[in-house]
Amino acid sequence: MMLVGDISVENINDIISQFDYSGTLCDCRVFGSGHINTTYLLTFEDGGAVQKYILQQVNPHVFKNIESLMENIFKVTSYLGDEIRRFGGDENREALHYIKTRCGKNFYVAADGSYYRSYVFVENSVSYNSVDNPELFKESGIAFGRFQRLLSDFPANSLVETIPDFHNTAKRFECEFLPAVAADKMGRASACAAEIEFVKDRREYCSRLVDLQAHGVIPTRVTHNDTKLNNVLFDKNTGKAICVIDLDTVMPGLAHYDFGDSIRFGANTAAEDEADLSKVSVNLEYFKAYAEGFLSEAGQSLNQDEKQQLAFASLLMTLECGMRFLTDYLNGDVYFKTDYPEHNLVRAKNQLALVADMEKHMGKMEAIINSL
Ligand code: ADP
Ligand code: GN1
Ligand code: MG
Repeated sequence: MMLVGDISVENINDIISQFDYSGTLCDCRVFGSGHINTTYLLTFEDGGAVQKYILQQVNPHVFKNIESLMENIFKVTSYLGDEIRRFGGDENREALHYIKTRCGKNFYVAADGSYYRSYVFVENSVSYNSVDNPELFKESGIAFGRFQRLLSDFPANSLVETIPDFHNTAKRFECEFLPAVAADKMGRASACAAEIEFVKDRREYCSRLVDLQAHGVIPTRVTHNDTKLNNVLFDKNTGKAICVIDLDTVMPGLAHYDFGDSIRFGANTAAEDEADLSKVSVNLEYFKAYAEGFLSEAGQSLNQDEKQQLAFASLLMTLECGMRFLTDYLNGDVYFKTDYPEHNLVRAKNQLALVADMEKHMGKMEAIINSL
């Protein structure tokens, strides 16, 4: 049986036929490098013109409430479209444009219970897993900062928290990490004792932002929550950011989650899963470039207490992600897609090495934020 990704050609053709595309399908291939969903790039020919679409299988183990998730995305993209138009932008390029099914629904449930959704492929766009100049990284800061600014008046409480406590690091520590260590289901804890200790030693960090939020010092906002560099589309010709994608985790959150997660991924001198830890460090030039871009758009809406925590948030989001990879390793690799048996452990070690380097440079990172 011929497979496209994890799906047979027969099944993918059935799925494609459910969406309101026009023309003839000429190509279907697996696309992108996300750890959760499976993405396909579809190419159609229609009267001599080529039209591309993105088709995605949404991971039902991660996203349990797909109806609400899609509702969130529709609300946010419609609102963004209106705002972009109001400011004279191109809403079809700067916000994601979803394709409905032939029955008028915003996703399709296949016979095996898996969920699919589709959107127009943004032409002439490119996404990066790493960049070799600070200008591009600054552009991604502008894109996520703008996303936050455009949504600053959007009522956060109208969105469903589709993954409750997604970035509540304290709950991740108490309710996921510690139980995984205690259960040690796969007998892997002894192989990562140093990493477990490293995380346990940093328990105090985990509650810092949620405590400030609970005391009303830093406000709840609409946030993206997965601000990896590869979730921004750039214009191939100009290098300018076009739009922010991968909106599955748009939820109420803290500005820090978006800022910190971008730094975690994009200001690492190595890839997220580089095994040679001597290559892992925080690139302060990139940190500054991103902060300049992000604050140029979102800065005016952030209060002083929020700004003061941005450098720390970079460390916290890195610690949280390292802890999540480690938890998944202990649980037997059930959450993140992995390419080889130790992949999650390698990722965890990498992220914790980055935390250690950020600890050394925290004074400099704070000084950079204060200088902007
Ligand atoms: P994942 O959850 O797997 O990270 P994404 O929504 O980020 O899925 O999509 C995976 C990749 O597909 C992106 O990094 C980007 O390269 C590409 N992509 C997604 N949506 C579009 C789009 N509308 N236009 C062009 N490329 C896209
Ligand atoms: C996942 O889907 P993707 O690759 O953009 C994860 C993020 C992690 C990231 C680590 C819904 O993001 O939270 O930070 O991997 N997404 C979800 O690379 O858990
Ligand atoms: Mg993505």
